[in-house]
Amino acid sequence: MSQNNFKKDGFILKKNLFSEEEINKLKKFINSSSKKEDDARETKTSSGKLSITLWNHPSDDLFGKFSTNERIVKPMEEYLDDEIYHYHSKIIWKKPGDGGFDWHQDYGYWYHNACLYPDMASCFIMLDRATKENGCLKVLKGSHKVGRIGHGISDTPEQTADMERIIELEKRHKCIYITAEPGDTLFFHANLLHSSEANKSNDSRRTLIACFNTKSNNPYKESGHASYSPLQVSTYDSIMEYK
Ligand SMILES: O=C(O)CCC(=O)C(=O)O
Repeated sequence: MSQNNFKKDGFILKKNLFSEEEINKLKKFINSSSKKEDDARETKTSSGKLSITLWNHPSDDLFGKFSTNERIVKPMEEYLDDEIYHYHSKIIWKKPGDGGFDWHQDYGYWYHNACLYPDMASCFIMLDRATKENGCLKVLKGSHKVGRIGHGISDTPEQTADMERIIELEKRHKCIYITAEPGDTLFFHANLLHSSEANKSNDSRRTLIACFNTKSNNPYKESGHASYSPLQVSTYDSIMEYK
């Protein structure tokens, strides 16, 4: 059933995939022992500045226990119908006043990384509550079916898809605001059109995004993100067991 929804809509929101306790543990880890925020790079979109930290291989720490967790890997392999591997992970820090992302498909730029097929997807793990006010993700339901549409040639998530087509697609595909609680996790297809608005609230809206490629879609040459290597899947309990 859920595989059908992923195929039909291009996304699935799984409520409480991670518990409050697990998310609080990750937030504590971020505040006390992780260097991830120091590694953030700043970028600009049409609605403002943003900071992003990105890494290609699953980190050998608490982040890795999330991004390679069986709760993510099993359904993702079912949706993409292949063995998957970790393509990269990123944190969007989205601080108060930060901008949003313009409409794009992730395969819009992953295409430039020598991946021949759009057999790729992301998992958007909410670390904070996501609301309209703080710039939650918006998706055009079912828009992954259009295939890849034109984007710029730079390999960044900030570039905008062809606006003439977005305007037409907005008339045909329902725009869904993914409002969610910490621990809720959105699985979405690499061709699903998505964007977000600026954070107009007083709190950060952080997300950990784990991105996956399929083994059979291994980049045909060295490219910006990871090539295939077998995924070391973390167990369900590995987050709470992590010391
Ligand atoms: O965090 C957001 O607001 C959107 C992130 C996004 O669209 C992306 O990383 O591709």
